[in-house]
Amino acid sequence: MQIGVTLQQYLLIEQKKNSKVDNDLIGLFGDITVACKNISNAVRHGALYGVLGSAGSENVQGETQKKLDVMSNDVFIHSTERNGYLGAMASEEMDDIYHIPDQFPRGKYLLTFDPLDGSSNIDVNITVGSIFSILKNPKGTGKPDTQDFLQPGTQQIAAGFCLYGPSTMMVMTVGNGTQGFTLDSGIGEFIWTHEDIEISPDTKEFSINTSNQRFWEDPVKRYIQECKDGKTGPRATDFNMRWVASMVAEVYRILNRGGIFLYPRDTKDPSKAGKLRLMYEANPMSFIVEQAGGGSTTGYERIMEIKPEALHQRVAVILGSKNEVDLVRRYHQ
Ligand code: AHM
Ligand code: MG
Repeated sequence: MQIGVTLQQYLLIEQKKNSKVDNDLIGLFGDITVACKNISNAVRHGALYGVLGSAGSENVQGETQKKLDVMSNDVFIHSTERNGYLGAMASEEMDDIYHIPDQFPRGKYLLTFDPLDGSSNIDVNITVGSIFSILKNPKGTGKPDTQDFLQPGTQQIAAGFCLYGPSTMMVMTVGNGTQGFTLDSGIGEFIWTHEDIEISPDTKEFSINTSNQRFWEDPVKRYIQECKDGKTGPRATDFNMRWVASMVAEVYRILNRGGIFLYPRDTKDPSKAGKLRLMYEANPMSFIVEQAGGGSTTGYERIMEIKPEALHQRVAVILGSKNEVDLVRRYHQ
């Protein structure tokens, strides 16, 4: 039997060479994994735990919340609020930032998260996940406000996502490569199974919701059309297409076998710059993808360099294999 390296042990190894990895960050990761293990357990039991279906409420973005959206949000809060690592948190499912209650110590980190990404897939038993991003509170352990969260993605201390698929996996980065851990439910630990993941720079696989095609901008229309034209088109090669409608699943696939994922700007709702949210979807995923050697852009600018203006700001997302992302970026110029 081989004894694996746990996520906590990986962080202790990393701490010796990476000054950003302090004991509070390691503690915070411990709390986040508690949240993810609980959500994983609920997702796996589905109807048996009565967690499927709608919660009958809407979030700040006007989206109908699933029971598991609401439950996962509560699990994240209760798993991470008490140990003095966080100053406040923000989530897709909460209108405003959540302050650490007075009975708990306040820490120096800020957490943003999407507690259950891809939640339209819950009831049909398709992979979903949780996404998170860790920032430093510019006020130290002082009481943060919303402004303190509005930092560009380049300021992230760490980011990760947990995938509730055929196996439960945590993929994360502390700015020194992208690492993958598989949950061994027998011992309740995430074990380091995927070391320094690298995204191949080239790909023949794209991911986009083509039902929105008529709303896309010309550079994206051109890129996708050329992929679809295949061998007889300007790319002179056949492409494959995948769309799971769970960003976590698409990004994990891209980390493993390359690919490009696009949820571009469209004119469906001119008031929105895209569908995905900058602070707890696009930024953490961009950090993970860039640390694995991939690219991430809106088409016009590097996602991680955007200075956020609002907590729930939306953004166009084009990420994955570097050479394809660069090509789409060139089409935008
Ligand atoms: P969610 O956070 O409400 O689940 O929305 C984000 C998800 C992404 O995971 C996925 O890429 C996208 O929405 C799918 O959107 P669509 O249903 O338009 O295909
Ligand atoms: Mg989401």
